[in-house]
Amino acid sequence: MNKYLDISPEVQKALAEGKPVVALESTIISHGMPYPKNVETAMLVEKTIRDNGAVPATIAIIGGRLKAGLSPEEIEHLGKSGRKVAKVSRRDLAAIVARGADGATTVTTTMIIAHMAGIKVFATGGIGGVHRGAETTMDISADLEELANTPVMVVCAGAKSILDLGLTLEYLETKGVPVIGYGTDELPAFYTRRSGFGVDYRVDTPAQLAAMFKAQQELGMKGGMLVTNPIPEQYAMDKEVIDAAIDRAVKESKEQGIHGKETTPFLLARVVELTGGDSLESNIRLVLNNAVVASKTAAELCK
Ligand code: PSU
Ligand code: MN
Repeated sequence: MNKYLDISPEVQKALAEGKPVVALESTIISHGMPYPKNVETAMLVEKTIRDNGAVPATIAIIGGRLKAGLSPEEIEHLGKSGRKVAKVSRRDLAAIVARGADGATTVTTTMIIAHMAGIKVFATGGIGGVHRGAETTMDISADLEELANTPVMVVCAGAKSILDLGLTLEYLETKGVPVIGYGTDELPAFYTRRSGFGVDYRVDTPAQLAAMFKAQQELGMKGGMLVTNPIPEQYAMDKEVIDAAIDRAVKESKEQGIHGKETTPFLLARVVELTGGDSLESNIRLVLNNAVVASKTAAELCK
């Protein structure tokens, strides 16, 4: 095992016994939602995974140690610290470890640590992607490169239209990342079930997802797989309302010169403020929905 990695006893036991484990990220806790809803949600996601027969492994960096499986106290600490905690992507990992600091893992670093620990399935809300205006800013999330290189299945609800969804799909195609629609032919747009863009393949059961992932692994291909699972109809937002909030948040971020790693957390927080918390409720519901699909798929992979 990697000398910087600590796997919690519960997760270690499940892995040793060949039981299903689902990885969870921590940037969604610290930078993706406000306190205390973020902590409540993180705990509820863990419970949902347990209720569906798998073991949750929330991933973060605590005191320079890579952690697969957090205690409730560690989750509370990250949630309460919020944006004061370092947001750790691939380029930040060595610095945070060497300094013995705390860090919240993005999709990228959660995939890296999950893979180190031997966890194959990861549930979250939304991934990073190609930002609007990337043709001049070159703001493209490292999440896309990680999906190209690290063999972990990421179950999300598509991507927020803070991103350019069309360019994000083009980038994933170039990098050889399969984009799967779970029960849909269309890429979901996080708060809404439809984006107007098609996915590469549609699957309708966890067994089919597991079969595809297994084939990819056994073919010796190095990358991951992106599963996009639409938000349940009853929690989806009104397209005009959410689009208006996102457009305004993107405009403000440009006016204020927000750039680099601050862009995504700024946009996430601003969208919640502008929609008076309605988007937060949708966000929570879709994460829980993804946790169910990830748990069932992890169980299929263990068969
Ligand atoms: N998009 C969301 N919610 C999130 C994130 C993105 O809808 O919480 C977080 C994830 O941790 C993701 C990261 O990996 O932001 C991407 O950041 P960046 O765009 O700076 O790569
Ligand atoms: Mn970026």
